Amino acid sequence: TTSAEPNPLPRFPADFVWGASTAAYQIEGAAEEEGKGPSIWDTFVRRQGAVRDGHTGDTACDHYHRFGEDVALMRRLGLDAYRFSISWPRVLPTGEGKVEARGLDFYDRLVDALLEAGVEPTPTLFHWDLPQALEDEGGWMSRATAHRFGEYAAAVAGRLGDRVRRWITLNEPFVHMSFGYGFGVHAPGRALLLDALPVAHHQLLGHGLAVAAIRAAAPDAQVLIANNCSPVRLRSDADAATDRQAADAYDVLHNRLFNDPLLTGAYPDLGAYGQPDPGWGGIVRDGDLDVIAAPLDGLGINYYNPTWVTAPADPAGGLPFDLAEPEQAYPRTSFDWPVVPDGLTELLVGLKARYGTALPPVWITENGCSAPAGLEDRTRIDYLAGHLDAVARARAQGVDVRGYFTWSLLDNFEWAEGYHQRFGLVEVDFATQARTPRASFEWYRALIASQKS
Ligand code: GBH
Repeated sequence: TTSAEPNPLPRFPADFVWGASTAAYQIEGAAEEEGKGPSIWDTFVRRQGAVRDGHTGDTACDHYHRFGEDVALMRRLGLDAYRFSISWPRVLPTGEGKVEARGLDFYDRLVDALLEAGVEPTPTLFHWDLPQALEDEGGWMSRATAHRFGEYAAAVAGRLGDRVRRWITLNEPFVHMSFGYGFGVHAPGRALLLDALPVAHHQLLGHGLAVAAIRAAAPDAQVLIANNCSPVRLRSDADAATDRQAADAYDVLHNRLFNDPLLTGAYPDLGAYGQPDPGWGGIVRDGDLDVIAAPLDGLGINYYNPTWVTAPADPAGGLPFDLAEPEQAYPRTSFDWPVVPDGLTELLVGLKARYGTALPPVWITENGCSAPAGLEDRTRIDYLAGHLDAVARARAQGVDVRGYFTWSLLDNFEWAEGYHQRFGLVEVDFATQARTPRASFEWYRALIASQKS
C-alpha cells in the first residue's frame, strides 16, 4: 500500500530492541478456563454501567487459544521482543497458595513459541487483573497483598526464569491507584479519592519484593517496572506562581510518587495533599524504602500525552490542581487524546535531569494511539513516526533509551471503553476473530527491517 512507505527516521543502534505490547485481560479471553480464578476485572465488567455497552473481556481476542497465530504475526513483523502480561489468577486462582499448573503451562507454551520465533518474551507480572479473592481482603489497600505479589512472582520466575531474560513487575501503578481505587472508573471500582494513597505504597512494596524473588530465581535476568509518566504543562496564560505550584503538585502525584522511591529511596513531600507525615500515618514502615529502591536494570516508561494543569479554582477544596485543556489545537487520537510527540522528548530529558546517574537505562514500554477502524491507519503511522523521532531526539541529548514497545499488537479490550477504541497494528474482527494487519503493521515491519540492514 502507498501509506506503508517508511517516513524518514533516524537510525537507532543495531541492538535497539523493537517490540509490541499487550496485556492478559485485554487479549486472552478464556476467563473461566483451566482453573483460572476470577480477577477484579471479571467482577467489574459485570457492574451496571462500568464498561461502555457492557463489553467484557470474557473472550477478547481469544489469544489463549490463538496465541500460535499471534506469535506468527510477531515473527512476520520482525519483532525483537513481545511484552505481554501474566494473569495472576490464572497462576494462583485465589491469589495465594497452590499453583494452578494449567495456568502456568499456558505461559510456558507461550514463552517457548516466542523463543522459537526469535522474539524475546518480556512478561509483566501485574497489569491490573488482581485475583478477586485478594480484593475481598482489601486488595492493594492491604499491605498483605504486597507479600502475596512477591510469592506469586517467585512462583512464575521459578517456572519461566530459565528462559525469560527480562521481566517487568507492575504496569502503571499510578493508573491502577487513581482509576481503580481513587475514582472507581477501573476495577476494583472504589472511589476513595486521596484515601487511595496506600495503594501506591503497597504496589511499590510488592514491586520490591518481586524484584528480590525474580533475582533469587533468575540471577542474570533484568528487572524493570513500567510507569506511565506525563510531562506537566501550563497554559500560556498561566500565572507564574500559583500555576507553577499546581504543576509541581501534579508532577508529585503522577510521576514522582512512583519514580522517586524507586530511584532515590525517598518519597516526595506530599504536603500539597494534606499529608505532612513522611510515614503517611503508619503506611510507610521502616525498611520499606530499602525494599522498594532495590536497583533496577531499566525503567519502563509508558507515554501517551502531556497533562495540562492550572491552579485549582477552589484552593480550599480537594486537589491542589485542576486539569486543563491545552489551548493549542493539537491533532487528536480517536480517544480524543492530544498528539504531542515532543512531550516524550521533554519527559525523557526531564527524567535524566532530575535523576542523573540514578536513572537506569530507559525502555519505552508503551506508546501508540487509538485510530479509526479500518486498515489504512495513516494517523497511527504518523503517531508512531513522530514519537520515535522524539525518542531519537532524547537519545541525542544523552538519554539512554534501549527499546521501544508499541501499544498495541492487536485491537483489544480497552478497559472502560470496551472494544470501542482500536490500538492495534493488527485489526481484530471480534465477531470472527479474524486478524488483518493494517498499513501501520507493514510500516513498522519495514522500519524494523531497515534498522537492521
Ligand atoms: C495504558 O494506560 C495501559 O497500560 C493499557 O492497558 C491501555 O490499553 C493503554 O494505555 C491505552 O489506554 O485525558 O487526554 O490527558 C494508559 C493510561 C491514562 C494514558 C489516561 C492517557 C489520559 C489522556 N492513560 N491518559 S488525557
